[in-house]
Order: sequence, then C-alpha cells, then structure tokens
Amino acid sequence: MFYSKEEFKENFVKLLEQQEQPASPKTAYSILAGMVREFVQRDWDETTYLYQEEQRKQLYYFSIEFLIGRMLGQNLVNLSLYEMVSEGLDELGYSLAELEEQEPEPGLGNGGLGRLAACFMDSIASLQMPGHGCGIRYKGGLFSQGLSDGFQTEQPTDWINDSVGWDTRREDLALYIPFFGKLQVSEEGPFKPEHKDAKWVKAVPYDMPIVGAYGNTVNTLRLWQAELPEQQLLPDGDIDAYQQQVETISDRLYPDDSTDEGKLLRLKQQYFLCSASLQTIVKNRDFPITVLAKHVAIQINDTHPALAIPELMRILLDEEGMPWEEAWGITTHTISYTNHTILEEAMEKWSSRMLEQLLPRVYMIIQEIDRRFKEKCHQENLEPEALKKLAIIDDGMVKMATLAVVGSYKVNGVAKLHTDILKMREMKELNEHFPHKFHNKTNGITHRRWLMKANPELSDLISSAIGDEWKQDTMKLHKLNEFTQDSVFLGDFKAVKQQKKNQLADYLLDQQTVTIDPESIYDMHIKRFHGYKRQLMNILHIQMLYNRIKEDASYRPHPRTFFFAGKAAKSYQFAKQVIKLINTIAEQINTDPVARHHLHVVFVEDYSVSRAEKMFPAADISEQISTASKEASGTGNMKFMMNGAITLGTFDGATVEIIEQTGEDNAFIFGLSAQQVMQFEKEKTYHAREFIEKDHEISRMVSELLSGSLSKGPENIDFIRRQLIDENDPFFVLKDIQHYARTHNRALAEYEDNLAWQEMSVVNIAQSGIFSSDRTIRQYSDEVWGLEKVHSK
Ligand code: 26Y
Repeated sequence: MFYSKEEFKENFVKLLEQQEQPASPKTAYSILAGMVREFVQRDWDETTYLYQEEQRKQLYYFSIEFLIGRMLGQNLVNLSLYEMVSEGLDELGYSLAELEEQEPEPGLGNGGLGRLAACFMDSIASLQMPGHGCGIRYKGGLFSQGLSDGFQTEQPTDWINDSVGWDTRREDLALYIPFFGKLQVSEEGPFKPEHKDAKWVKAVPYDMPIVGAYGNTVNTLRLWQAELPEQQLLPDGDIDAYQQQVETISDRLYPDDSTDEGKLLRLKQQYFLCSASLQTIVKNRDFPITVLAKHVAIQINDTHPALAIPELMRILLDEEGMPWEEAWGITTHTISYTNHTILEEAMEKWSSRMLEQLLPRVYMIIQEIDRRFKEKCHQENLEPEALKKLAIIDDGMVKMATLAVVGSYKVNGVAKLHTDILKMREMKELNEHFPHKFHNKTNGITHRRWLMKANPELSDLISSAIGDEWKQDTMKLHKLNEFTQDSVFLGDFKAVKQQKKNQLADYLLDQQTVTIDPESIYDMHIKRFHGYKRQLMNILHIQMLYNRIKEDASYRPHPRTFFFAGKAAKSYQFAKQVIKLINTIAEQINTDPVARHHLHVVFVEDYSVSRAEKMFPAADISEQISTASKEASGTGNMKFMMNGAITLGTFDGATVEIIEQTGEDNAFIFGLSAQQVMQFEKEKTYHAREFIEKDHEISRMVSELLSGSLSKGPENIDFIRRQLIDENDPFFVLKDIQHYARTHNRALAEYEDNLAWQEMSVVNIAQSGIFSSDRTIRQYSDEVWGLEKVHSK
C-alpha cells in the first residue's frame, strides 16, 4: 500500500533492494506492477463481496477479443496515482514512461470489436456498475507485424511468457467442457439425452482486475485457458497428442480457417468460451435458476459467442430439467446481441455437419430452435424468399446472425447509419418479425485511455480552461466552445499539438529510424487493412500529388506526412499488396529530391494499442474514408476527434454522427453517400473502366499502377488489378478519388489559416464528449441490461 509519495518510494526501494543490483528496467517494472496489483486487491475483493451481498444484477460481456492494451499506466491513471508515482520514480532515478514500455502488450484482439470490449470494461468499472468480461486467454495474440522489402511479415507473439501477470489463475473455479461423442436417449422416462464418449477439455479461468476510476470498483475480466483434464476424463490413446490438441484451443486468436481443421478449431474456441462462461455463471449463483434473467444479463459481442444461446438452453433443459418454453423464455430474456458488420464475408455460417459432429446436443437444440421458429414464420403467410432469409438452418449451414437475433431480447447496431441499414436491408425480415428488438447504440471510447492517459498535456490544458469535471462527465467538454475565439487558448492548444507531434517524431526516429518533419501536417490513416477502408484510394491519391509536383513547378504545397498503420489478415492478399504498394510509393517519394520536401509517406509497423496511444494525439487530419455504408461505426474516428484532429472522410458509420456534432464546417466531407453506393450496387450502373477512360489524371495513374512500375513488378499488384478492373472496383475508389483530391486541397488551404484550423480543432474536442464509452454504457445499462450503480465507499 502507498498513500503518499514518500511511502511509495520507501516500499519501492525496499522491494528493489531484494533484487540483484543494478535492477534492470524490466525488474523495476515488475516490482511496480506487483505493487499496483497488490494495491487493487483489497478493492477487488470488496467489490466481489459487495456484488454478492447486495445481489445486484450483473452483466457478462462475452467476447472472442479483448484488446486491452498495457495495464500499468492505465491502472495508475484510474487510481489517480499516476503523477505521484511518476514523481516518486523520477526522484529515484527511474522514468515511469520507460517502465511502462517494459510491459508486454496482450494482443488479444484484432481491431475495433476487441478494442470496443476493452473500452466498455473500463467504462463499466468507472461507472461503478457490476459488469465483467468473459474471453479466452490466448497464448499468442495477433501476430506481430514487420516489413521486409515493403511486404508485411508476421511473427507469432507470446505475451504470457514475458508477462508479469496482472491475471490470477483460479484453479478452484476450473470447469470441464465436452466435445464430440454421441447422444444416448433412453426409451423410457422423460427425454434426457446423455452425452457419451465425449472428449473433455479443462477450462481454467485467469482473472484480471478491471480497475474503475473515481471509485473503488474493481471488476473482473475472466479469460479461460484450455488444458488437459484430470486422469478420469482422459481418453484412451496418446496423451501427449491429446494434450497438444486440447491446448491449441487457447493457443491463438483466429487460427487460419482455410481448412476444415482450422474451421473446427475456431468452432471449438467459440463453444469453449460460451460453455465455460455460462457454467461459471450458473454454478456460482446464489438465486434460483428460474430468475436468471433478473440477476444476469449476457451481451454477446458479434456472433462469435452466439453458441451461448443453445448452450444456455442445454443447461436449462438437461441440467436444470426445465420444459422448453420456460427455458426459452429465460434464454431470450438474458442474452442480447451486438452486430458489428454488414459485410457478407464477416457473417458467420457453420456447416451443420461440423456442428453436429463436434457438439451433438447443442446442434440438436439449434435444430429445435429453427424448427419452432420456422413454424411461427409459416403462420405469417410470407413469401418463400422471406422465409429463406428467416431460416436459421439453410442449405446445410447454420446462420449465426439469425440464430443470435432469434435467441436474444435485444439486437443492436453500433452507429445510427449501421442500425438503419441492418433494419432496412440486411435484417429487414427479422426486424419486421421482431419489431421491438432492434435498437442503436452508437459506439464510444474511453476518454481515460484515449485522452487522459494518451494526452496528459491536452487534458491539463482543458482542465486549466474549464476545470476537471469533464473527466467524470465528458459532456462538460462543451464548455470549451467558449474558447474557440480565445487566441491565447488556441495558441496553447497549438503548442500542445506541436509537443505531441514532436514526441511522435522522436519516438519513430528511435523505433524505425525515420526522420519526420514535425512542422509538416500529420495526416493519419490507421486501422486494419481492408478493401472497404480504402487505404488504396489514399495511396493512389498520394501518387497523384507526386505526379503533380513532378510536372508543375509552381505546385509546391505545405509539407505533409502521410501516416499509415495497421495489419492485414494473413491470408488477405489484396490488403497485403496495398501494404507493399504503400511502401514502394513511399520509397520513391521519400527519396525524391524535390517531392520529399512536400510529401512524406510513413508506414508505422506493428500497429498496437500502445502505438495508437502515441499516434492519435499527434494527428492533424483523421482519414475516415471507407466506402459509405461499409464501416459499421469506426472508433478511431472518435479518438482522433477527442484529440483535436479534423476528420477528412465520407458519411459512413459513426463519422455521420461526428459531423452531426461538429457541423460540416468543422470537417472535410466528400464522396458517395451510403444511399448512392447502395443504389449503384443494386442497379449495377457504375462502370470503373469508363471512368478510367474519361479522366486523364486517373487514367495515367491507373496505367502506371497496372504497369507495375509503382510496385516493383506487376505481380505485386495482381490482386489489386483484379479488384479494380476485373471486379469493377467494388469499393468505388476511382469514383470517389477526384472528390477526395479536391477535399484534400480544401483542407490544405484551411490549414494555412492557422487560427481557423485551431478553432476547428477545439470545436471537435468540445463536441466529442458524446463519444465517451461512458455514454454508450449508460445507454446499454438503461435500455438493455438494467444495471444499477453499486455503492462503494
Ligand atoms: C470470425 C471472423 C469472420 C470475424 C473476425 C473479426 C468477423 C469480424 C471480426 C471483427 C470485426 C470488427 O472488428 N468490426 C468492427 O467493430 C467496431 C466496433 O463496433 C466497429 O467500429 C467497426 O466499424 C467494425 O468494423
């Protein structure tokens, strides 16, 4: 325990002295992390006790990803100890920032969905609500990304082995999960199938404290690890081989699913997560199972944990002996579902055959859910097409999104536009059948990580102007609107932005030996690589700017640094070629004696939460240029806004709501609307080829691209060629690129007017409060989960 700086120093030094001298930063980090861990233990125990004592309704957030980022610094911020510890360490000759860098980063997620889960955990605890995460303790998170000759390379990560655990193994809470085997039903007595010859897997929970700010609430993130079960549950045969098989379940996030074996492994992971989490909830309850829905809410983060629906049914039917109707009533009042995508490729479908083989009883229940639902739909005199859409099992496949909608009491999209598209198009029939189920919950981000932790300089400036109430209620950021004409404040803001730009330049010089001009405009496109996110449009536009500089001696624009960061999925060849293209164009521009004074392209390797924390605060321009209708929400857009970057983007996802907040004057918007995109898609009236022929500039750039001269060989762009030409440019890159170029020119002109730019930035920060995940969580709690704030001291 340490309640003062002196006490902290004393304890720290004591522990340090027990180590070999001089202690490495790694050792110092471990000691500090251990102290913080101990510090939160009492509140953690107390929170757990209070939840049981007061019998409050508890939320369990089921997610296949939790992209939590490093914990040390964030925990100190939430405990309001950051400054004290930082000063104390300074006085002892250590730097807290350096120690923080020692923490291995758990990459237990891939992108937006996993980071959202992490922001939600922070908000729930900080709002003193009883809510916990349930996930998988992958041994290796997402691969770490490198570049070799401009190509993405992938190395496996192993965060657990290097880690000073924030998590605690709870052997006492271990559970067992059955796979495969067959069902045996006795002829006499009530229907009670028995699961014979199952292969058992042991699920051991590791609990991580989620430290809330302002109060003493410490919630739990429970991550399950797959292990070999005890002797009596072992199958005959080669035990080593079985152990290996079992352990692969929690080995890797998103194993390659191009083979049946890979698909089976993913399915095992999903069931492992759902079954272990549900068993733990049911087993450790202190209320009758019949009132489960009054005491427990379960949110499933996309369809990956949708097996929670039939699994809960199985527990209620087979283990609790309930009749179907009652079990169904409880299930459909306990579980709710969030959809994060409308992209066809991300809509999960499992083969019935595989499900039946791996999870015979669960599959039987899915069949029964489907049968009953089909029966209901048939009574409604629907067209055959509508009936097909409403089927859970169709063509030998189980449609997980349909199962999730049918088995939940609420279904939400993650931004207004996305929810509207779900209701009107993707899930039209389901919405008509369940008119009150669908609702919107626009995503949010935790301002404690993305502003207070990532940008303490800006946080202090904000507090010096409007006090620090905004930290508890981000809507108070509105007060900054009074400062948009205050030249002193604007000047101070500019100085902070410059400081963050300098810091990023120093960091990247150190990490990647790139030299960045801190006076240049920082334009950032940082997110997963995907066709619809249109990194391709960005880099092709940069190539157009380069051509113009080469040709027009009078065109010498203000220096701009274009940052790209993000990973491409291992098997996503198109996205990987875009990365290669960015790097080859970068090389050409960055070494050009003239162009390099105006344009600089930087690919930041191995994008992660901690790299993101360094990048968002330094941005001037936030690239949010997805093909309208394709990005469900986006959350990076909110992180940029909160740090005062100006959005340059399309009317898509939550960017629509960002613009609603700032007004179009405080952002740069371009491109087709979602309506237009959907119309083109429906009527098939867009022809990329005509477009290329019509526009001289595009035509030149495309022929350069296709010749392979921009990518060091045509073989490096064949997937890009296929998409742009053979597949008729499905993401409307060539359709939108000129409007995009003009919009960049507008932004550039505006940037020259210093005050106007800073004014826009401050309006963005002032209006960003609504995008705190505290707001999102309050809405979920009020409208879906029904949680109450638990009194803590
Ligand atoms: C299983 C496989 C098909 C799959 C794996 C990962 C499917 C989806 C995903 C991840 C999706 C994801 O991260 N979606 C993003 O969720 C964010 C949080 O709601 C949104 O802001 C973002 O627009 C959306 O792309």
